[in-house]
Amino acid sequence: MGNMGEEKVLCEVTEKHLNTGLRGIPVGTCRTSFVTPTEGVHYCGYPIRELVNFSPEEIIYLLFNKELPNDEQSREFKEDLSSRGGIPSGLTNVLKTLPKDGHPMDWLSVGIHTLGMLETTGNWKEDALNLIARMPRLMGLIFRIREGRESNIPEDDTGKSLVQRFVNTLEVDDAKRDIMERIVSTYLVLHMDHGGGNLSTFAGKAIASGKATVYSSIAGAMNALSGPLHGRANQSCLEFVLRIGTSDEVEVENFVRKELEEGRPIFGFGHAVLSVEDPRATVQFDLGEEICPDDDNFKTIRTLRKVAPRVLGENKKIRNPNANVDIASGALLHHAGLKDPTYYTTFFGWARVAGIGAQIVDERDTLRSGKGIPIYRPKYFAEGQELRHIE
Ligand code: NMX
Ligand code: MLT
Repeated sequence: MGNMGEEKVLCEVTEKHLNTGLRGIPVGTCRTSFVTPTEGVHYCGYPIRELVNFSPEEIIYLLFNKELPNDEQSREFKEDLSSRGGIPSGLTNVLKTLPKDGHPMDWLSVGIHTLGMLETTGNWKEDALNLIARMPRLMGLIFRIREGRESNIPEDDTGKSLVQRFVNTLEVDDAKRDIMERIVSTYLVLHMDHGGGNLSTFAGKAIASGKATVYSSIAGAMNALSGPLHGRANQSCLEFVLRIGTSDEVEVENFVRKELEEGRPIFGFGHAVLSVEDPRATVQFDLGEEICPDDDNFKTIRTLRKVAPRVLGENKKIRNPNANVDIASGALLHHAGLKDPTYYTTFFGWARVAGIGAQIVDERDTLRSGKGIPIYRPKYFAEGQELRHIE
């Protein structure tokens, strides 16, 4: 980093940076989280490892207020979310018209859009918090209605925690309830935010910069998250694990090599920023060792964690051959009784609504001394145009 007059030069942008998906190009500042290549994500300065035992509500408070709540703040915030939890009528009727074989991420995006059409206040923070409070019911309704379990859906008790409200709407066997609540709660905390530049967050903030509503911006962000190289890697990873069907090292290695030969990515490995195993993957492996060490899928991912980095490491162009956040979440959700992998990315989306919502509020209401970031407009050259220095 050098100096140019008073201003710091953060990065020399050269021809080589063009058409690389803005990889590493500084764009702005993020108040909710940052990611380091070796320690992963930090929410408001706290490394993720230190936050895993907090409730999703406490982490949402952190992302919006930039400090962890004390007991009283935590209680008040939970009450505030409860008061916002009621879903405006009309959502269920729209969900009932959607194609049952449509992907759950498309249902999620349509569901968020529908909530926005039914009620938008136009206040960035109010809308973000309202959406966060309504996500558990939306998630539960997506499962119930898409699976054709439309009748006798229990009322939503908004006085319960966010995770309990989702589990209540699903109607889970008592025997599976505690484990599902624990796994979903940890999942939400780990996935809520990941710096400002990940694709879905960036896309959501870009849409909001044109002053589209929070709902439209986050519905767009969900579409970005639905790609298999981004959030949908968790679905693809568990599908892949089910196809492997063994924890034998030789068989797993053969499987990984064959996937690569056939030009398919090894889902759950690699990252645009990290250079080591993602601490969020490490946390999920630790959880799996505690609650389901003998689960068949968990045994397969334990072997994958050992074998895939070695095989991927043979290809020097892969910057990080280690496990990412998506390696273990599917095996844990499956163990919790959520057996259909096509739903897994909706949990990622549910969690990320908090981080994206908080970042949109920061970009619209706080940054640039409260004026907000102007409409996003990066520079492109025409193909064949002479490349020149831009003042
Ligand atoms: N399997 C196969 N090839 C890979 C992998 C992988 N896991 N990771 C990287 N590569 C390839 C990549 O496609 C690229 O190939 P090419 O030069 O032919 O375009 C090359 O290695 C260099 O890529 P990197 O610079 O290491 O990574 P990049 O920043 O481009 O991509 C990911 C990052 C995450 C998209 C990539 O590692 C990947 O596709 N991983 C598998 C999918 C996945 O698990 N995604 C989830 C990421 C986290 N999230 O939830 O968003
Ligand atoms: C993640 O959670 O790992 C991401 O959203 C991907 C990224 O940070 O690029």
